[in-house]
Amino acid sequence: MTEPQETVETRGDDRVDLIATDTTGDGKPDVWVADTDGDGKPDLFQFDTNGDGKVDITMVDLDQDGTPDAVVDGDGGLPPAV
Ligand SMILES: [Ca+2]
Ligand SMILES: [Ca+2]
Ligand SMILES: [Ca+2]
Repeated sequence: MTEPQETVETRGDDRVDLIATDTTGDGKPDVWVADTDGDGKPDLFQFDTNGDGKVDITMVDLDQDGTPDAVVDGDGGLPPAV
């Protein structure tokens, strides 16, 4: 049984990557921090945990208080535009 890609609700439909960082030194970004509602504050956090360059975990901070309000497997339907 294959489950469809989980999609997450975000504050807005825009995506502006504030940070795309390579923490493992292999030249591919593995942490992304993005703003989806244009206020300049991060509300979307994504992590590549297995080094294939694709998002494995997505966290959304809907009220931007620094604590994720939703966590899903995969890119949550919002893959980085890299
Ligand atoms: Ca924001
Ligand atoms: Ca991955
Ligand atoms: Ca929060």
